[in-house]
Amino acid sequence: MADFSYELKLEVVLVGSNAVGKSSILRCYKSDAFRFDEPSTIGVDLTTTYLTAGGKRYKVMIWDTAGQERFRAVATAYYRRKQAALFVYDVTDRKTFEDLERLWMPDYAQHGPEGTVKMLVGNKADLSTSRQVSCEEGHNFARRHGCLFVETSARANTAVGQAFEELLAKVLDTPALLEAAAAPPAACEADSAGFSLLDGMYDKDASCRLLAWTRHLSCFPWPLFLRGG
Ligand SMILES: Nc1nc2c(ncn2[C@@H]2O[C@H](COP(=O)(O)OP(=O)(O)OP(=O)(O)O)[C@@H](O)[C@H]2O)c(=O)[nH]1
Ligand SMILES: [Mg+2]
Repeated sequence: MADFSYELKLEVVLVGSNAVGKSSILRCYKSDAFRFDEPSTIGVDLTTTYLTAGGKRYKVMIWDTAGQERFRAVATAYYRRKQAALFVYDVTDRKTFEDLERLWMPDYAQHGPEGTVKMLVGNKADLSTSRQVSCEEGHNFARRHGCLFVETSARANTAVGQAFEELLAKVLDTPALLEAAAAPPAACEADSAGFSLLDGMYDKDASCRLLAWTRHLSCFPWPLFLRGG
């Protein structure tokens, strides 16, 4: 039987513009086959994994947010209480690189916790002939924003495992983050973060997606909508 026990829960979020490959990176990390027709994420998806380090067992929840502009506000609700964030761009699309500095990083600075371990991820490195952002530009950006940096290819399975390993190793090496992870959320924060009280139900991705949407639908002004208001 699967062992769902753990001593500490760590949370990671994937952030970035539409179609940069966030879901594909996660699919690759889970060793699922690459999809050329990966569906665009609606709202948010959750993947849960477990890791053992230093004799402790950790539950790692990885939140895959939607990059479409219409879901930007939804994404920000998932920045709270995260120990690590992956900021993903597509090396063949300069706008997605610029959007990180223009949109996603300011959003995270506003809604995410301080001290998060951040990693800049330049994905689609397999498409070398269409590259618009050089590796050096990625390095400089990461240095400016205090991020780790890696270029990946979800399609060719290049450096994806390494990215998560490096990110989580840095979290485990940061006592302040582990202390914050162990602290219970404040009552109002648990409510606004959405799921802290329903933790036991996270182990099935589908049920999580349903819960995520139930939560957002419950915030939607249904009476106005039904009346056409
Ligand atoms: N060549 C190549 N294509 C990729 C790679 N990663 C993702 N793709 C393709 O890029 C497209 C978008 O990938 P997704 O994983 O859905 O992107 P996303 O960032 O999750 O997009 P949203 O959910 O809409 O925010 C899909 O057609 C993938 O097949 C990669 O490393 N190389
Ligand atoms: Mg996606």
